[in-house]
Amino acid sequence: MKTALILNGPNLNLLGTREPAVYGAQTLADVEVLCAQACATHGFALDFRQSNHEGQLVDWLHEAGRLQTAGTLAGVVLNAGAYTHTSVALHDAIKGTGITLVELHISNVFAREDFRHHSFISAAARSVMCGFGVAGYALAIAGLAGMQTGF
Ligand code: CA2
Repeated sequence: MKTALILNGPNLNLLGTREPAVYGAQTLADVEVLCAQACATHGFALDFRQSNHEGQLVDWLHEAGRLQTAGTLAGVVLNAGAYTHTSVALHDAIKGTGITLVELHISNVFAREDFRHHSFISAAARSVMCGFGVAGYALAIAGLAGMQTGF
């Protein structure tokens, strides 16, 4: 069974505690349950993580590269939070490892402030999705499942 690695960046541990109009009322623990259900549906093991630290996310992307080379990783779903809009290091880590990665955002970043319209992740990602609320995590895992059979 391959693993789906779900990585969450800065402040996503606050999900469900503030800004429900933007991010919904569900907590990150709720999102992990939702991801577990989606992984069970698609035959993946789930590895679900969150960090507020850019270097930690870089290290996890490197780990993902090793797992993908070993054939045990289906791919990564990355919600890089605000690092999406600032981090050349995350861009380079994705490019450098060649991992299959879906960039995910809960909100529709293009309907928000201008500074959220540019992503350093998108050009290195296999796929990009935003604006589905936390349901986007399950949709992204379904997307990873489709990629295993080569769509
Ligand atoms: O829409 C998304 O998923 C974002 O990646 C969320 C980031 C934001 O910087 C991106 O532009 C879009 C912010 C995550 C912080 O989430 C919070 C949730 C509740 C309360 C405070 C922060």
